Amino acid sequence: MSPILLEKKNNIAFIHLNRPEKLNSFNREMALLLQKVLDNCARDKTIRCIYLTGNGKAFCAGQDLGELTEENAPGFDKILSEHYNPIVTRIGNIEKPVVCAVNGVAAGAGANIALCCDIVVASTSASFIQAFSKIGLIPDSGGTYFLPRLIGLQKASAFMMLGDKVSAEEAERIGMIYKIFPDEIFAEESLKITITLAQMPTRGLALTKQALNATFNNSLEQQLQAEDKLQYAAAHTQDYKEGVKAFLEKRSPQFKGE
Ligand code: LHQ
Repeated sequence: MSPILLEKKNNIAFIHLNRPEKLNSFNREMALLLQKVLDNCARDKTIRCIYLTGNGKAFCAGQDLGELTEENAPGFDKILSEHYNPIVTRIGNIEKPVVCAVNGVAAGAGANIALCCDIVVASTSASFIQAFSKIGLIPDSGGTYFLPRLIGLQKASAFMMLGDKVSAEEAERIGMIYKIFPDEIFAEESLKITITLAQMPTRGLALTKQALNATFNNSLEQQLQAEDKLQYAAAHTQDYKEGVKAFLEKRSPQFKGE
């Protein structure tokens, strides 16, 4: 079985991490394949939203620790630069929303890949673990960038140093993730969000993402200028024209993602 499954349906790309017996932990093959699949989704104009989740009981347990001791194991000179960093960069740059549906435990790089997605939802039984400290490593895959920005430095430091298991409920309460849903309705509810996004003005959402990506590195003045430029681009999309026309005609808009 392929470690990454890709299915495209109704303008949505469903990406499943698929090494359930290893809690979907990443080996080199899976990390490289995820990059290819993200590139494929980036190029495919019919895809207007990406849904990332895990098969089985876990979302992702981070690096496959077994792989590290194998003969010809990828070294530390390669693991971040060739595996995780390109995944995080791709998710940030892809011009469509990425919904991460955390269906179970998300540990190590698995937790931080979830947190770099645009909208993160979790099932009530899911959890987030900055597992790195337990094995003498530092948090990676953008964790030291995203987590303090999401929940503040104090809680991020504690979670990262102690390696606490953070319940989905707590993650939602402190703003680490968007929403949680009970396990029984998690698939259905997370899909609803994805379907909504796939029918929205895709270019506008991509430009929103661009503005948000820039915000933490900008002064207010720089961010206002960025909004000005991006709004100009949004105002020249077909979907903007359709949105205003539909409003004035008192009907639902039919966005095409253009
Ligand atoms: C696993 C794993 C796993 C292999 C569960 N690997 N088999 C960057 C730079 C360079 C190198 C290193 O990595 C990184 C990035 C990172 O991600 S570092 C952090 C790596 N991840 C971890 O340290 C987490 C390790 N896993 C765990 O702590 C637990 O498995 C969690 C808390 C995720 C889940 O606990 P349980 O639900 O109790 O499941 P389990 O521990 O019983 O695991 C089930 C199976 O999955 C088990 O195999 P077995 O054959 O005994 O059934 C585990 O060995 C296997 N597994 N994580 N990362």
